[in-house]
Amino acid sequence: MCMLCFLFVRDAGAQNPIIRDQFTADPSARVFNGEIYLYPSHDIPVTPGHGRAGWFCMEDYHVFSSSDLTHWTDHGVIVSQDNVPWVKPNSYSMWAPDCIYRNGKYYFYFPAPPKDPSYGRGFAIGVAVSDKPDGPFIPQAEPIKNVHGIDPDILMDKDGRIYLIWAAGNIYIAKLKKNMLELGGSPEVIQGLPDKGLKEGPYMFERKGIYYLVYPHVQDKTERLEYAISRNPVGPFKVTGVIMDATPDCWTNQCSVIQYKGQWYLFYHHNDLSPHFDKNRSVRIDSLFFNPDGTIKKVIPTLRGVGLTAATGKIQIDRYSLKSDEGTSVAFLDTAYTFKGRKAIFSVANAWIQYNSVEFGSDKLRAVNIRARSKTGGMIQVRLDKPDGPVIARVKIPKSNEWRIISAPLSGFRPGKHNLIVQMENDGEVEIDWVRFK
Ligand code: FUB
Repeated sequence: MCMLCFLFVRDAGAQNPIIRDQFTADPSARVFNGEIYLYPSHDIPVTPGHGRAGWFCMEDYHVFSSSDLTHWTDHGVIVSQDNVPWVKPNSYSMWAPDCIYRNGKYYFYFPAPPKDPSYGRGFAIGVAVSDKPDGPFIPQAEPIKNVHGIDPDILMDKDGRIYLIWAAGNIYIAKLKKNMLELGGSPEVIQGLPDKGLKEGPYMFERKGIYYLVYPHVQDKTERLEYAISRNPVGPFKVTGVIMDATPDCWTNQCSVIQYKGQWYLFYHHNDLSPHFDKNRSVRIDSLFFNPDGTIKKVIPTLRGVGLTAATGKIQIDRYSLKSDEGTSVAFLDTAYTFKGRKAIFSVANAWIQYNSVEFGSDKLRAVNIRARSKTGGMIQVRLDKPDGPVIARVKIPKSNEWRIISAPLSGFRPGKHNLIVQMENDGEVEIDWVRFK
């Protein structure tokens, strides 16, 4: 992969998953200069001679940024297995990274297998340094000494101490020197975490004097996101709850937690765009809430995700907030190329889908466009706010095997933020790719 840095602004809409043109996993989100920077792992499909079939295949890292959780800019590749002197060539194991700012520089930490056995077996952790959060990052010639493991995370404590936290069976913590490149103390196992079941992917943050350590843990068959708390970053910690339940579809999960413009968010991953292979994953975001006593409310994963969706953008109603009990389903537009996205399918009269938080703005919108196809023909109602809310358009979808963009006038314009409801009026079948207002 060349190191060419390209900027690419993704289509509007913060539905889950948030990046829909490539696989992304293990999200480390950070707020730098008022913007969110996302440093995920980058899963790629295995091809002959590139990676090991049935396993993770990861050759580089991209960084993404957003100021509204809705529009994501891909700044391109920042570090690749080909430009780090100590990484074993063709190991395709650039696993979960993190990035942190200190004194005018951005430090990007990443695990990879070293080519020189003197650095140890398995994984080492290296650093790449940049003047800007989106690079260019210059990798150090050698990995950090005395660190063997994966999934680095950095905690900048309020007292100026800096900690490197990582996974190697247990979760380890060690002080970092102010140069951010060397350990300033011995690694110690964080005490108080579960003895049994794999733990990895640590991420620590502080809120109101409580240190929260969130980590994936295999309590049963696949990873769930748990958290433990302490008054001291080096512990001991107390396991306090589950942030997100395990799912049978995706063996791994990993997360980071940030506060942005007053709201807390959980970044995590799932295999949304690769339902049959869980090592091609995609980053999601959902809101996270604390109880008054500082405990974290369990996050129920949503398709809708977070942020506002512009009414004038393509609204992917298959990422719904709510739907009727019967008569709707979701499928890939093209199962051979899942990055094309999904469609919503309506199959009985009155079936509906609700997509929350659409911003209609203040400039009068006059029409709605729907990209649809129907083997029976059908009438679609567009409503606002709730399933029995006001109908603002009726759109006749003609019988056709071809996808078409069909337009209908709006009977009324309501400015501001609304939930959007799309409802089938009659029996039959209508497939909808997106809805957009003009
Ligand atoms: O993405 C590769 C590995 O899978 C990560 O480093 C682990 O935390 C797990 O998500």
